[in-house]
Amino acid sequence: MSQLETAMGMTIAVFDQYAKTDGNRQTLTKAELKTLLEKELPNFLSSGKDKDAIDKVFKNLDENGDSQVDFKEFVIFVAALTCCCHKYFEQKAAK
Ligand SMILES: [Ca+2]
Repeated sequence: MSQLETAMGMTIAVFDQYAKTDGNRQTLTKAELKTLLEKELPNFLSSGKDKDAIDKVFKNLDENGDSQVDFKEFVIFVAALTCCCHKYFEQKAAK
């Protein structure tokens, strides 16, 4: 597999790993999203054990308002974060 294919596969694997923890295996509940963020993106929630932060992220991600984050909603989040990282490294390189 190419690097990009590997990255795509890993994104799917991470989502699956947390989505299958409870209930619907195709979607993330707020609790599942919280665990995923804590374990996989520890720097993203550096501000906290702050419960509001999770609530806000979850609300933003759950675009169709069904209290579940599906794969499409998750991928949009990962893509947005990746854009932020890209921007960050571009700015760093420019200095
Ligand atoms: Ca949803």
